[in-house]
Amino acid sequence: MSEHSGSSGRTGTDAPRTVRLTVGQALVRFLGAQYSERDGQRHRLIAGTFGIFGHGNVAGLGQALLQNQLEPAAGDGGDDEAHMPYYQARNEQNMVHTAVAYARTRNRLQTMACTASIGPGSTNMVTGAALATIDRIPVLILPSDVFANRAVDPVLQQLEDERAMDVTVNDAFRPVSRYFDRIWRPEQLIPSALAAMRVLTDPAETGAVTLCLPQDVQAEAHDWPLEFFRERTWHVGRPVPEPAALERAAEVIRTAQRPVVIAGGGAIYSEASTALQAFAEATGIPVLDTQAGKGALRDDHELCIGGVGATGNDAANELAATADVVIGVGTRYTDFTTASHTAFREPDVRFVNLNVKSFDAAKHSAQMLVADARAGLEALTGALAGWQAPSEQRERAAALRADWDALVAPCFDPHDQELPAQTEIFGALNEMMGDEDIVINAAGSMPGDLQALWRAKSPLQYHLEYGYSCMGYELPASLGAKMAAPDSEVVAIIGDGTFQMAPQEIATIVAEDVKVILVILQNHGWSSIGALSESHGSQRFGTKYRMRSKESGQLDGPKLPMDIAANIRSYGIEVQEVSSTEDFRDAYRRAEASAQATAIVVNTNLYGPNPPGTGWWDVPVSQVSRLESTQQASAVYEAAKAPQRHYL
Ligand SMILES: Cc1ncc(C[n+]2csc(CCOP(=O)(O)OP(=O)(O)O)c2C)c(N)n1
Ligand SMILES: [Mg+2]
Repeated sequence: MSEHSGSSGRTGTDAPRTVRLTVGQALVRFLGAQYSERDGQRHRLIAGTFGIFGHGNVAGLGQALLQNQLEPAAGDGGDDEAHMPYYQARNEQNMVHTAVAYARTRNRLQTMACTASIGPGSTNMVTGAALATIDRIPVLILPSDVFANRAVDPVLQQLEDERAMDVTVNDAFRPVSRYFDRIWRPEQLIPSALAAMRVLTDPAETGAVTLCLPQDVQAEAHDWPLEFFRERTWHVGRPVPEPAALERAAEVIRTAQRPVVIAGGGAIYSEASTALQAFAEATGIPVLDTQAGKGALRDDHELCIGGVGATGNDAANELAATADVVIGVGTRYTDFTTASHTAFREPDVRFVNLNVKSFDAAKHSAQMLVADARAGLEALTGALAGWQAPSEQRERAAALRADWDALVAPCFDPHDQELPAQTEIFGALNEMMGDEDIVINAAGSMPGDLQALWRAKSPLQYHLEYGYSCMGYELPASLGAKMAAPDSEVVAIIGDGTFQMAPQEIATIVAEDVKVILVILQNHGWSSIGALSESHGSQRFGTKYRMRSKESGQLDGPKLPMDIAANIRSYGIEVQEVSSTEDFRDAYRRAEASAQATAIVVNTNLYGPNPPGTGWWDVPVSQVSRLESTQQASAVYEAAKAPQRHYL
């Protein structure tokens, strides 16, 4: 039966006009009509749909996407159906990462939808959903689900819970979604789709938004009011602080002798860089940054001191240790930022937290300033007019930063070893990349080194996913970031362990002809967890990639014969393999000049060295052990943990 428009039973000229569409068709048409707006700029909210088809969505949402490409609806009294680009992914987790990176690069004003088949296709997206929710990045997740009519139960890939027939594997999305619904009946889509858009565009609530779509319901027809498909603009707010809260915050700051600002991801998503700089300059307060906030203030600004916390630099950590007032801007204070609650050592340290989310604003018994980062900083600058932190704080910060720069300068020079330390590669990259180019990383030993060393030149340059620190984010994220910022070079730094976890999206990068640069650091193992293991008494157990040795029975035989360069080449892209920093520089220039995606495999030293630094991270060590290495580590651990405290 073809779709037709009609009136839905009412009589008279004001009868609501309807159109008969499947749930899949209605959803695609609805999504194409959604816009976001902030500061007068309007964008398509859902810029495209990534998908992998199976029996759960091939004939429902899949048919709707095809129809959208071939015969979009027009002229039936509703707005014309907008084109909904479809991108085919290779792995469902990856496609969520791609969508997240896209949304992050668009400062959360635009995102993508992800459709997967039922069962494993859908649960593959759970990790991506968790990442989105933890990182507070909007993404629309559309898992397919079991038959609502239960006629064929159990359908292929259905989990049967004999005590509760409405439980499906997709319930795993509930704890990792900011909004969750299952569309058992077509008409439920109307309120649920509207609620989903609200959450996606609410800076305080945003994250993974999950609409589960039973496979029969996706294909089921319904008479939809045409108004459902009209263009809608979702205004992304900039909530301003309450006057009384602003005055309370300003009062605390005015008492400060040694204040610091900690800039988190919220400062970037709200495009607060100019306001942050103005605030810092007006008050003379040094700015430290988190993994998500690096670049909020350009690194070459004299008040930008850089990364704070477990993998932060010594200058920032010294300022944090002695701070009497900490002003958190758009940060959720992860354990890396607080060095597992050891970073702030002043007994009476107080916090002022500017955050759009009251949950984060309340952390560490703070004076809460619930507001958009930009609006809040502007208000604070006004409220503090005429006040400045003691000039010694500014001078001390500059001196500490100069000491740190001198201390780490050798990290970028050649080391006396056969293969380069990865810090040399980062130094070269940092120097060669343009101000608006984007570097992506998420897990391994790299985030720590980058946090300590990278000098971010613009707010979007430093794209570190360190909320979920998910191995496998980098590669698909490069695709999403490049789609969002086509004029920037996008470089994904990928460890060999991470590469082996999720290389598949190179095929998508090739299919879509998206030019990214993949830098794979081959050190034959997990340098990060190896170093952690060693310092925590576990002797790098199980952290190298080695053949199982016939003699020892352990994984400490020869290196594996696997050839990562050949592996990448097999996807059809150019690969250069280098073993020195000079060769890396040449390779990067060639990669930059290329019109296509290319990869550079860099052989690096598994043992670093990594940058110096005094931050601490709480990873508990076995309290009793027969191993001397563990006993020693346990004593070191207990001493390091001693200053850990709540900020009450
Ligand atoms: C999906 C996932 N699994 C496990 C971890 C724990 N983990 C963190 S880093 C790491 C090893 C990373 O190895 P590689 O990519 O080679 O980087 P390197 O440590 O050598 O720098 C592991 C297993 C993680 N962060 N993400
Ligand atoms: Mg490695």
